[in-house]
Amino acid sequence: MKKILLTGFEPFAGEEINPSWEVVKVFNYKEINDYQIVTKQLPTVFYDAKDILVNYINDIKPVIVICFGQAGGSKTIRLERVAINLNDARIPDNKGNQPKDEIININGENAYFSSLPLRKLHDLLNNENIPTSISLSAGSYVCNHVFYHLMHIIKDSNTIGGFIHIPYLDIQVKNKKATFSLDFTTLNKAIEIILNTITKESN
Ligand code: PCA
Repeated sequence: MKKILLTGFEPFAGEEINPSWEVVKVFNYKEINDYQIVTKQLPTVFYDAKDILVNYINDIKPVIVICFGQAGGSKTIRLERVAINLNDARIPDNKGNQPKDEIININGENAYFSSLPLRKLHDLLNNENIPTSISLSAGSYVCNHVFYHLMHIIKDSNTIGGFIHIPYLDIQVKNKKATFSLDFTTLNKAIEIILNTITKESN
């Protein structure tokens, strides 16, 4: 059976959970439209996250890869359009790395575009009243780092992939005043719509 790899990150920046992993992990070994889903957690650590992702892709041989990350404070699910060849961290990662102005891959392109059907996903999710935008920047922290490596690794293959940032989960914002969040059910439904759409398109 064809495989889909979904990844989420471990918590970072003092958070107790990372919504990306909370919502992704429940899909492990589920099947959708004749694809099997495999979920894996990545460390919020530059370089390590890439090495681990490469190993998973080599082992699992997925035809679809979607990496998810937390975008705290975002008011929408952000379908990331472009990964850039830059590490520039505002805060240290979970191992203390804080690269600045660093090229990710001197042999790589300046940027890669997501190969997911972003416009279609955007319209479908918003039609279901799930606030979603197409984002022009995944930042320059660990999420962009992983997104860039992913797109570089799969660029000459039939595998499609991309990156999606999600807002805080409601349980994360209890002590954060006026901070946007989504509940688990909404995010779960969003991922179902995303997977259903992509697997139908790719069949
Ligand atoms: N979000 C961070 C890294 C891990 C995560 O979930 C980011 O946006 O780069």
